[in-house]
Amino acid sequence: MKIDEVELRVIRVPFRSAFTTSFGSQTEKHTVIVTVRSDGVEGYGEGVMETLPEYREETLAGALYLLREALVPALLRDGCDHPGDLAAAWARYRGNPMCKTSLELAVWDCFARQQGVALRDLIGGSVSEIPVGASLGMNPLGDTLASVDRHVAEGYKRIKLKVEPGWDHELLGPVRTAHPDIELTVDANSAYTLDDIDTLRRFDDYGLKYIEQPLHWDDLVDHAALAPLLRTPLCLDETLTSPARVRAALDLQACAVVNLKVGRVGGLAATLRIHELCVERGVPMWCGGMLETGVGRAHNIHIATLPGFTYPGDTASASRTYARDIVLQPLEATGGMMPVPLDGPGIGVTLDRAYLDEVTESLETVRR
Ligand code: OSB
Ligand code: MG
Repeated sequence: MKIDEVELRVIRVPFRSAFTTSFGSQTEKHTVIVTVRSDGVEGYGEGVMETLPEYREETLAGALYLLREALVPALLRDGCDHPGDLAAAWARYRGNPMCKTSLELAVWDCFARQQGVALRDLIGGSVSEIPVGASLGMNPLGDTLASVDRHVAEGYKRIKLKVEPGWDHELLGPVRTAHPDIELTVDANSAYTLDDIDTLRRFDDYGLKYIEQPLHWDDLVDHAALAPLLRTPLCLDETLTSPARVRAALDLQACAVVNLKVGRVGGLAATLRIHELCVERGVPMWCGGMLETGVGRAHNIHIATLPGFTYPGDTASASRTYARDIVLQPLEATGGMMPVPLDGPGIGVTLDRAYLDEVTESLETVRR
């Protein structure tokens, strides 16, 4: 592929309400939408780095710098034979998986659109809908109980509660009492340490499917120490930043479940390698989310059609997060099943250009 131009569009899209986790409260999606243009065909990618490094270390400003200074010029100069080759071509720039992914995904989408195939079909997925759960941010108890009721009634296949020290058993007791049989998980976003072992052990009382990222955001060793002390399986999120990292986590038995976020692991080629590894080892995986707009959400849904994604993921209805999305197709689940957007090739969505212009903070186009 010869890439003619790359557009970096920074957007700020308001959330319907604040999303609060142990690392902070977010009220909008502030990120970059990357567009690549090749032979008259466009493809789109979305960044998942944050404004400030509160989830992992990457930042939007750092990503824009790396895109402008290195990755975009290299792509315009060299093109690529296949989007699966890009991660290796960019390996000389260390880390920065989210930044690389925002550009890599745009090339994958463009490539699929040029071939006239859905991204799902290009990567080997098959299903036309995927099971999804809902991730509930931290809110007062009454609001959370009502939100769990609503999501269960809507058919979501799993409910994930954000927890932190001082806001865990207070929440889990009442939710479990109200819903004895639902598939329930917790996500601590790294809020605990091994000193909290007594609290962590008590998570075993609620029949949780897994506990997501209880300890430090870059840790493997402490999670490996914690895992045998609990009956509930551990799932890693923040720590899993590459195929090598996932292999290390599995070798160390630091987790028994994998949350796959394409941006966090360095792209779709990396995702395919991790998927192969997890299938080979019989490790269940599911597709995580970063409250993406329709571009990132559509990528996630296509990715989650791969056969190894056996647990319900976080790719829930866009309308939970946004009053208006930047794509024209509503990405909405019914009965806990999210249809794969197949309205055309690639990721199967069309940009809502009018709204996109409204939410654009800055726009730059780099040409060959
Ligand atoms: O840890 O999975 C997480 C959102 C932002 C950052 C991190 C996480 C999340 C979520 C929400 O849990 C998932 C979603 O609905 O997209
Ligand atoms: Mg998480």
